[in-house]
Amino acid sequence: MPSVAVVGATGAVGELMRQVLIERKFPFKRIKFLASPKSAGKTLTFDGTTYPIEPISAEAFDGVDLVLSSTPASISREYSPIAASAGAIVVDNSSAWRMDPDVPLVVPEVNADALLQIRKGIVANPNCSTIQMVVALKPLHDFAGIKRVIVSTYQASSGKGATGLNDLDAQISAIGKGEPVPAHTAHVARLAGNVLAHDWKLGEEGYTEEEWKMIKETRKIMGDETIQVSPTCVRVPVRIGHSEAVNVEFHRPITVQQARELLAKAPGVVLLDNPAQGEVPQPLHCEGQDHTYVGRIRPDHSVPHGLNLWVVADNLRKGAATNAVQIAQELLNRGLLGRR
Ligand code: 2RA
Repeated sequence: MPSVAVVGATGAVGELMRQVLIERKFPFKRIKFLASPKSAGKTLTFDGTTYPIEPISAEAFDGVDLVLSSTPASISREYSPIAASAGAIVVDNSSAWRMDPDVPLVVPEVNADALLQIRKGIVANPNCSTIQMVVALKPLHDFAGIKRVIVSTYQASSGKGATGLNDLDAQISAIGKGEPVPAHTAHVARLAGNVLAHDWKLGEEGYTEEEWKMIKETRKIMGDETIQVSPTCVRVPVRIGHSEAVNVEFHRPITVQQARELLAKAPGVVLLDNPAQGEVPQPLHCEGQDHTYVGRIRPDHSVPHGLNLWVVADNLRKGAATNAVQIAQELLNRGLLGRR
């Protein structure tokens, strides 16, 4: 059984990774929890046992086989190579390594075999908005070949961690009491009663960095650089759960019924597609769940072979913590831990 270290153990995703490890009864011989100096020195309870929170340091990775890391990219760039050189495989939630050609970018339901190409001892966990989309796209791509994806996202405030969540709660509470809305801290502008199409750092050609992630990560995970992706990412006043309107153009014919049948049996997908009965995926359905919910499947007659989908998932679980633990389970099942 592996020796495990959870880095960033006290953050929103780190806390959920701890919870998912327990839920999935992930086996380990030892476990330790590392965090920034701000949290180090405190304790936390994991599965009924109290553990010290240790400061991140090179020595902390001695003897560790698996690192589950959720830290800012800068911290990951510094420490993930140190952990890997100590013999661990690092599953990293940050954006630091995702586009590195020597680092697999993995969604287990889509490209688990990429784990056979770990050349730096690091595996990258994709961006939450990408993960849920490729889980839904994978069965359809295998059947009809995807030519182009146009996606509009409706992303929850928790995408900015606990600060994003607390920000929105405070703004909504103030509005409810008729009090002045507190200044935002996590967002570029007030979110309550608003939507923000500029809530991320601006990248090239007027696209945000979030949108560039969806373009580049989708191609890497799907293993097809010909897939065209045209995203618009928007922050909405939702606490947990990203929603996405996904328009897909295929190379080959695919009917709505065929898509429904493929998605109904696809790994990681729950088909919820009966709008007449009000059965449409909603963030409230998905909070605390690990599946990707797909519904509102419609033909798109504006192109020869097109479909529209509505895709919703818990951005903190399947979008981050659960996907990371699923990668760890794949590493364990493939005998890839403890061999470096
Ligand atoms: C967001 N996907 O939602 C980004 C990072 N979690 O803000």
